[in-house]
Amino acid sequence: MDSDGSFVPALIVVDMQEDFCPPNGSLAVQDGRSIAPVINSLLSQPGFVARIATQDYHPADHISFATNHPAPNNRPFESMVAVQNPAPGKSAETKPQQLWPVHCVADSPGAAIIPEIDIRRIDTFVHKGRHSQVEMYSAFADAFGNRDPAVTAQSVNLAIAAVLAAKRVTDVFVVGLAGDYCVKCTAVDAVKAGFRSWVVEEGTKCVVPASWEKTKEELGAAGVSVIRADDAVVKR
Ligand code: VGL
Ligand code: ZN
Repeated sequence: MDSDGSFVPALIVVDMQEDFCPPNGSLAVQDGRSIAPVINSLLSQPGFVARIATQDYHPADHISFATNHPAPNNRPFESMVAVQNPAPGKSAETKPQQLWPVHCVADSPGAAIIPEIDIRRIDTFVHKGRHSQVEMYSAFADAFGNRDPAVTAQSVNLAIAAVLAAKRVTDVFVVGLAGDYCVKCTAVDAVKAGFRSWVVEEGTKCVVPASWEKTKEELGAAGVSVIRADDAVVKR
């Protein structure tokens, strides 16, 4: 409840895309496809005033692709230090960058939302990570904390926080892939943007499955509540 007692929930379905799902995804999260029924059940709940789906949507020259860096510092799943320049008029900075296999290239089959997700219920699609020179795990801001859609290049014309604010959202429920990256960063940034933030435990899977316990601690420390699907029934 808000200070004025209001509870206006939105659902954010993060990156339920082919490249994050077995069997063929280039960055497949173990059992990633298996959470679709939980997500569809949440999508069918009448209480949400917004149902947003995010898609990782990278250009082919994205900084996170291991193949875009010279050897020897170009091994997928390892970190390197990259010079990054997120915004016009800003000077470049060095920043650690975790490298990934090529994934979710804009308009490629791997960037598509998996057919198991009932996208007819989605009202807003947010494409993130479109700037080649900066990572963007969170749907709210890039790795430099930049929220300007002109830089983060979201497909919708409004920043996600503005979409939520326009609908007077107070509470954001986050599910999808991956729990230890884009779900975590999106849920944490929702708190920073002024929303109550909830992650539904059965609605996410991690790149590193064993990291979920640590991720839950990080979410809790950031003010995000991790709940079970049975407790995420939203009635208005
Ligand atoms: C993600 C790694 C790289 C995610 C996106 O959606 O969690 N993970 N890009
Ligand atoms: Zn990515």
